[in-house]
Amino acid sequence: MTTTNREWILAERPDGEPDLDCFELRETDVPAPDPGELLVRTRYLSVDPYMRGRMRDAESYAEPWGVGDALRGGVVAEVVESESDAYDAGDLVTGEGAWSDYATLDAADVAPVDPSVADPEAYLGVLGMPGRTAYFGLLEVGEPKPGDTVVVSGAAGAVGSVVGQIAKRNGCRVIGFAGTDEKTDWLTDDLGFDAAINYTTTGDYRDALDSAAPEGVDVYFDNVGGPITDAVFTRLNLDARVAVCGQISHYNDEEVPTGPRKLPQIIAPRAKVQGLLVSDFATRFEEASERLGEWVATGELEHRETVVDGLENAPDAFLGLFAGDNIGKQVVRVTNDAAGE
Ligand code: NAP
Ligand code: FER
Repeated sequence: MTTTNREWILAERPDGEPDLDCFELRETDVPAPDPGELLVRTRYLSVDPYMRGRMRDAESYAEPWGVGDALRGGVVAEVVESESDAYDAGDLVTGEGAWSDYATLDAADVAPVDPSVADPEAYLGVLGMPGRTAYFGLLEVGEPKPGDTVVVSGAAGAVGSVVGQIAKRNGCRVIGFAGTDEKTDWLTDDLGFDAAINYTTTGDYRDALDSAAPEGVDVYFDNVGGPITDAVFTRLNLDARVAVCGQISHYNDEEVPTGPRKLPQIIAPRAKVQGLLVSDFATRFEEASERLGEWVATGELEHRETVVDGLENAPDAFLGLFAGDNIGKQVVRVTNDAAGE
């Protein structure tokens, strides 16, 4: 086995939109596992919108990365050396790793990957953090009822594509906003959405909603914020629920944009607007994994991953999230090979 490792570090904090100058790839030694740890070789790593928050020097739900720190995130990896009874060399696991070829992970903090359920990269998407976010965010915060109209923004992404499909399972009418025709076609033709709105080619989102959701909106699952959210707020029904999952359109803002606020729109419908963090549901992750795994294994829940090849391209894959380059979950394939090959 090679003794050289590569890892991405935060080279500088972005001001507004991040670029490649924020990242630096450095060579290090392959780390040695302590008792209870696993030395793993990364197969796939996850790039996620919340990592933009970690680049900022401000407390939030995710701890900020320090300049010079190794970048961390979800991985699917192969155990190369085990200092734990729980896993053997050759096992595939998923957990919080790094943007690196090799890492040591605490065996207690990883979960097994079963390639008979789905391809390993799905454990970073539908069977990972984004899938769990969709599951709990929609069911526990959105509280969809049969016959409800559910609108999802960021609908063709990792979270949104799962939200829409679970809403359909629950007997709802589902409308998605996404940024390309390829994405909106995927939503309606393959995932069963009742309608999808390409927000980059649609002039008036409120008119588009009147056609797609003539009975108004009962549940809004918001991944993006901005003008899409402004429009949906004008079409909320009595007792609507708004699950605020993400606001990616604002993640590169240095200041909160000012302007006419849309909160008056929630008074008459007595809408409930609630933020959510997937980690709040940690005690129920097993339930979500079981159900999502079942639906994926039976083909009832479709999923897609956009794969960028090579650790060296991880920053590009991350930046692509803000340009809408991904359909489904964006992952980076670090290697396809079994360790030792
Ligand atoms: P994703 O949707 O797979 O990827 C991001 C997508 O956002 C892009 O593909 C792009 O698609 C869209 N986008 C980017 N800039 C936009 C803009 N200015 N306006 C509208 N759409 C824009 O990412 P994800 O992992 O599934 O995450 C989705 C959201 O959920 C993010 O806001 C994330 O922070 C949030 N999230 C929250 C939690 C939680 O616990 N609260 C957990 C996971 C994720 P288009 O082509 O459609 O623009
Ligand atoms: C978590 C809570 C929230 C987490 C990720 C998020 C990786 C993501 C939030 C976002 O994307 O906005 O515990 O773990």
